[in-house]
Amino acid sequence: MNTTDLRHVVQKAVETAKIVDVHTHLYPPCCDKLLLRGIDDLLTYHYLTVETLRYGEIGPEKFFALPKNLQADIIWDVLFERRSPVSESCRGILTTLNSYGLDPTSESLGSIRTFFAELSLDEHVDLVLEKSGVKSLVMTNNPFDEEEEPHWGPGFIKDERFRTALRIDDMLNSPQAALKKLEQRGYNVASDTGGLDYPAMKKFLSDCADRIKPVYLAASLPPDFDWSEGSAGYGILRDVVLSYCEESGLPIALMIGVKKLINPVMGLGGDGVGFSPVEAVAKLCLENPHVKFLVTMLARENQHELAVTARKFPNLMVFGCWWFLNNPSLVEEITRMRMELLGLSFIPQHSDARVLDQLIYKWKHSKGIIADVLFDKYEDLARTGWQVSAEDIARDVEMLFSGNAKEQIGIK
Ligand code: HDL
Ligand code: ZN
Repeated sequence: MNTTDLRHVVQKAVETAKIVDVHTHLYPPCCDKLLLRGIDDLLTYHYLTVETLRYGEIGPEKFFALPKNLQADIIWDVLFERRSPVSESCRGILTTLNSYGLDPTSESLGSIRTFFAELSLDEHVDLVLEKSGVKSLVMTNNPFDEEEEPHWGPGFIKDERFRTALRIDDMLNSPQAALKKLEQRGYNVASDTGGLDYPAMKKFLSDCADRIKPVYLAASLPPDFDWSEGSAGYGILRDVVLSYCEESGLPIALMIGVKKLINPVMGLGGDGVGFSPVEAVAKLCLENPHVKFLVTMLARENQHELAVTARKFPNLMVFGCWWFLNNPSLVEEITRMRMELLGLSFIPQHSDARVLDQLIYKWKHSKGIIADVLFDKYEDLARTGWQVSAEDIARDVEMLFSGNAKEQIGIK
């Protein structure tokens, strides 16, 4: 296959690849308003609010006190009208509007709002999943989320496109507060010896799993997570969570390196990033050989050691370019490095989408980069005399965008 044909075949295969998105913050249509969608939710995404507030034209307190549509007006004015929208989050909005045939240089925010208002929730979900190529996605389902948990009925899991993940940050990062909530729900978590009643806590996990049928358990962990005896949440992670994962066969997704609320006034946008000891991941994988770990780390400086560690542990699947890493320059650097170290045995991306429409741009942007990396790797192979066929390319692309994920989380 010559270079021109190779590039065309790779681009086509990636463009048409169906996606299993292993980490999002979306909700199924039955959750109605919980599922964020449309231009005002897109513009007030916390990535864009903090970028707007950097210009200091309005203070955070005053800004967040405004209704969502006025916040969106300000964001549009500051980041798009009076400056070129060169950041990745801004470009994402434009990619998304463009995919709907909307031209923000000629249409007003008002007419864009009208376009979205005319989409019913179900139409909108179908349209975005079709445009983005996402065949199924995994949500973030926190049993302690008072808004979401009441939706946890049979209707919550009937839409096969929306799979669940049991998010247990609270149990690991603020165990005392979580235990109080468990007691309020009738779980007697304090054993009579004054310690913690791990079986009662495991029962809580299994009761939650019975309700939402998660494909994995998940937790985001601080940079100082080090899996050492006596560290916060160590006992619960070892004797409740990992023991439950081993018994149930459910993987655990660990998302490591977030410094929660380094600037609280920014709300969801107030989190930072920190370098984290990858050795903790290696120890976890070594001491729990029968547990499947899906791991992503937030610091750019952690990526190489994480990929090297994954070479040592078949029960470690590295996934995504998370959050502050989901920018073209870093997605390219990280994907190249992972493919050179891990071949095709990693999950290159997840969207982390919080707003339905974001699936369109987050995947379009990532697919473009992953296609370029793959093309270069095939070119490198061709220089050794190894020719890939169109079938080879289709097979490799399917692994990267859905096959590896399906195998890890046990979906068809
Ligand atoms: O903890 C997480 O799942 C993170 O992805 C946070 O939700 C973060 O605020 C985010 O939206 N990242 O993109
Ligand atoms: Zn997330």
